[in-house]
Amino acid sequence: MDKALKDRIEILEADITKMEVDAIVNAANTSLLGGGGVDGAIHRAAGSELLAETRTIGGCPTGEARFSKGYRLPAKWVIHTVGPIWSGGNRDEDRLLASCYKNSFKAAAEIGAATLAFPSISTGAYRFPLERAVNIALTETKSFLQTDESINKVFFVCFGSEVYEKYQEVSKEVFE
Ligand code: AR6
Repeated sequence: MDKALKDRIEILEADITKMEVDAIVNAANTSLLGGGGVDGAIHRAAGSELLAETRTIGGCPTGEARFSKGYRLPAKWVIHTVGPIWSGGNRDEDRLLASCYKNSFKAAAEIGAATLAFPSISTGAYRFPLERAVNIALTETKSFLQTDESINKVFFVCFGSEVYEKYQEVSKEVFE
């Protein structure tokens, strides 16, 4: 594994709403008005001012990203991205998921976030196959970090041991 690149990623099992980073990424839906899963947890932890701000954004298409402040979260910013709903793999799901990571990194650079935490986008309610999604997440991160110097650390915050172990396994393939 490339030493410098390896030092800029960390995989951990945790609750993303507790992360003390510049920005956390939310796996939102196109309304940006909250929902279940990680989206619900982020809105609860940030407080109602987050919803008040996301109402003014006016939604977000699948594969794109928007950002807001973090309000009561330890994170200063929330980058909201909308992953694709898995529907068999022939509806551009891979490209759209890759695009979520690309656009989240672009947003992080725009707001000057040096530390960033991702959940496992699309792999919960949106049912994207885990290993395939983790491959996309780590491959996109590797290519971004190879060309960027503004982001010091990217955390992959896994909810549950199955997700954690999959990230550990795939990271060995992608970063070696
Ligand atoms: N911290 C980190 N990861 C979490 C947390 C948390 N607090 N809570 C859940 N996860 P999902 P999606 C994990 O369903 O598949 C929402 O209703 C979860 O275990 O949150 O992109 C939105 O509004 C899984 O590994 O997001 C959309 O409608 C991962 O986060 C829809 O769900 C993603 O699961 C988006 O579905």
